[in-house]
Amino acid sequence: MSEPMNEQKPEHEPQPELEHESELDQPEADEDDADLDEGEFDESDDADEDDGEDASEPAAAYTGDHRCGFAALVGRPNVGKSTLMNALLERKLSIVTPKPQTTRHRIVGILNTDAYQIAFVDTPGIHSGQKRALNQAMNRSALASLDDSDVLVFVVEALRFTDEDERVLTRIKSTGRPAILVVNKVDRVTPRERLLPFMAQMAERHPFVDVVPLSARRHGEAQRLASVIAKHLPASPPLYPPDQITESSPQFLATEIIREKLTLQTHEELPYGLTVEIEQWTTDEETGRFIVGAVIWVEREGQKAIVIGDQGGRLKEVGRAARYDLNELLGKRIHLELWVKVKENWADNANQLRRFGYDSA
Ligand SMILES: Nc1nc2c(ncn2[C@@H]2O[C@H](COP(=O)(O)OP(=O)(O)OP(=O)(O)O)[C@@H](O)[C@H]2O)c(=O)[nH]1
Ligand SMILES: [Mg+2]
Repeated sequence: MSEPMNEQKPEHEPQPELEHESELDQPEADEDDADLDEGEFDESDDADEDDGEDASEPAAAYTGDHRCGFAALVGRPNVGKSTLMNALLERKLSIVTPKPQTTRHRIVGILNTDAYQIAFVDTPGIHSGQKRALNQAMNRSALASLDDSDVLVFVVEALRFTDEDERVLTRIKSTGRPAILVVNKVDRVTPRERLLPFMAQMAERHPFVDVVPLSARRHGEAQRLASVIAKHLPASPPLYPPDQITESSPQFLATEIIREKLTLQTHEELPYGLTVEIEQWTTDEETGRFIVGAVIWVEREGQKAIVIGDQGGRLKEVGRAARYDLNELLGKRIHLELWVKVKENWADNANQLRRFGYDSA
């Protein structure tokens, strides 16, 4: 999957295996073979009717009570969309950092109950003022999700409504889709009554179908939101098999975990110039260990030294933290190898973005 780069000979910085105690105390991660055939659920039972020419003949309507559909979590960067999706799913699927523009891809997380199945779509924070191809790809990905969803969940921060929020709301309005307002981070607001005028102003901005103040960090609050969302989904049988939790491949989730640790460990512009690519994903026949090899791409030579850190310390720390999460994700103990390579200004280059898996670049 990774052919040699043509510019600039990338040097390998083989990272010795970071032996660590992190034991696998949580074999709960499923081996999700994330193959999905959207639309492969039976919409109606009458598949035996003459197929073809009866576009005018409505398919037998689903008459059950089960609800199912897509709910996109949208908003400006850093309002807590990914934290909220993880809370709704009660598992960590999307990466979270205190820095804006953490999420770069559309990530689907599926919640099943007897009464409903919700496919949450976590999206990159919609932002303006940045001209890089990566920023544009992120915005395009988020905006496309607005049009693909049954209900929109507009996430804002309690007591803060910025121009960027306003621009997102304008896009939401233009879809004409039902929108639920989530006022997140209410744990920061005391006394709680201070929220009331804010909620009233928000209700004037748009006829939201529901308004839910919550803290995505507090256990249980997101679960109540799930049933509010379900009310606004169409009656439909499930779209996904009950054991499927995401559309994302384990390899993609692994790159995200590594990027999260890197983002937490680096500062200023560096997190925005990093991307991660999996190069190796195999079981070592001799040892039986599962090997994950990943390249961390940076934009400039100088950034490489920063990522590696003094005596390799930063990379070691990133590897340790990532491996812990990867063990959990994959349900087995893995051996992680990290390399740092330079690809000049990859985030400005649409071809590079595609190669690195940024969908709508
Ligand atoms: N105090 C508080 N912090 C929160 C809450 N929800 C999220 N955060 C924090 O807000 C920061 C951003 O959270 P994310 O979930 O990454 O935000 P996001 O909207 O997905 O951000 P982008 O991916 O950059 O668009 C993190 O530091 C979270 O821990 C909350 O309810 N209360
Ligand atoms: Mg996010």
